[in-house]
Amino acid sequence: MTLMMTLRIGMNKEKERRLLRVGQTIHNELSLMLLKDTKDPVLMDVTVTGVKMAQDLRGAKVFYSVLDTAQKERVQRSLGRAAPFFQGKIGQLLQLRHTPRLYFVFDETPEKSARINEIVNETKRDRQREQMQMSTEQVLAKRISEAEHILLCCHRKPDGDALGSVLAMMQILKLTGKRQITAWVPDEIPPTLSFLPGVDDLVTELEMTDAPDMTIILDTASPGQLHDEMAQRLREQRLGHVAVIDHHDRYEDFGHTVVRRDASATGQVLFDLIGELIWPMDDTIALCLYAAIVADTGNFRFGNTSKVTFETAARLMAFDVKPADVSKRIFDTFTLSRQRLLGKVTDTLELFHDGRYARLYCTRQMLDETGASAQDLEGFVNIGRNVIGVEVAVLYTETDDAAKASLRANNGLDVAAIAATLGGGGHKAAAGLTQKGVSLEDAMNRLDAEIAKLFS
Ligand SMILES: [Mn+2]
Repeated sequence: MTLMMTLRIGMNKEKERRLLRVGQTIHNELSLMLLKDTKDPVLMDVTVTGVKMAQDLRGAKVFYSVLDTAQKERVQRSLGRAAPFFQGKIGQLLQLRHTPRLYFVFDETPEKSARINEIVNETKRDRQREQMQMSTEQVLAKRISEAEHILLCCHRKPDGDALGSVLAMMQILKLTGKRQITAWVPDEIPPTLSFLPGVDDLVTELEMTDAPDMTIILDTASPGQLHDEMAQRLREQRLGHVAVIDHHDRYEDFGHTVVRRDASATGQVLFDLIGELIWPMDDTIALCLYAAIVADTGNFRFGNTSKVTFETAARLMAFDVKPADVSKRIFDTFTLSRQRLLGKVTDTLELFHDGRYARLYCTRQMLDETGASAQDLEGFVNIGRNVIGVEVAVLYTETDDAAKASLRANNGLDVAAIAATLGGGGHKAAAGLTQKGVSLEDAMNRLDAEIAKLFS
């Protein structure tokens, strides 16, 4: 008899523990669902204060409280409507023979009500902790895996890093099985970059109806560097989830998931992400990334060239990458009109502030006369920068409706800060600026005045 009693007590205890366990699980899950899964704002303030299971596990009384007791009846109705949804989810989770029916009961107990705030805060903290456990990179990977239509873009006037990064990303997405990828680059592709694999797949026009789930913006430090159309879509939130992958040290904070790293190129950031997130890699990606890094380090000559840069380059060479070809294409391939323009712009070189500031400019007329394009001006600012004794060099360019300036610095001076005073941006040693609706002369006077402060 004693044995039977013990057994029964033992069984009862086990059953009780089970009831408690199931009740606790329902309590936790409901609390989470109320925070995360309900679209009904009334339910967000609901706190589950306790769950009491029926002996046969077929029913559960869910006690709850609300912060605003005036909402009590509305809440009760909403909970009634949402009950089947909650039950379904809990059924999936518990895998019991019968999914317990949920009965919501308003909890009047005053001391419990007093604890509501505390409980709400605790649950919110738990949730934040859970989200924080996922790194930004993991969030990026998750968003990409969930997205169906992904739009890729970069800054206006794409350079080797911007284009190489867009094309590498496009290939990564293709290899991971993404079907709908739109790589949008409306600019004319410079002849020095037309060798990059995938340029023919770039899209120059966006359909009004193109509504991506996700947009990945590469090599851009601020929405101001985007094409107007893209910037507008960004403002109107028509880009889905916006991810930014970039390496500029001065930037505007934008985008939902932002991977910004101190790296020589966005191509370098992508290379690292490939390793970390186990993204695919092939000859195409390797060539695009190599070109990106070569372009942004000026063929491994700029100050951003590091041990990591060379290590990355070496690892990329395990694929079909020919450094001599890439360098020749990017740095030593010119049209005759570009060479003629080089002569004209060189003629404008003037030095100020005891030879510490070098100024160059290019008018519309020079472009027309030579038949060169504005893209041909790439690197011309170095005509000034490379003169002995020069600390800051600026190349001004006249366009139809604006005057642009490319700024370069030697000796650690910060030209990004100067550019920023007039709405521009970039890196410490290389920055850019566009002054709209301003004549070339006025633009030069304005920026020259800022530069003069450096030398006063
Ligand atoms: Mn870059």
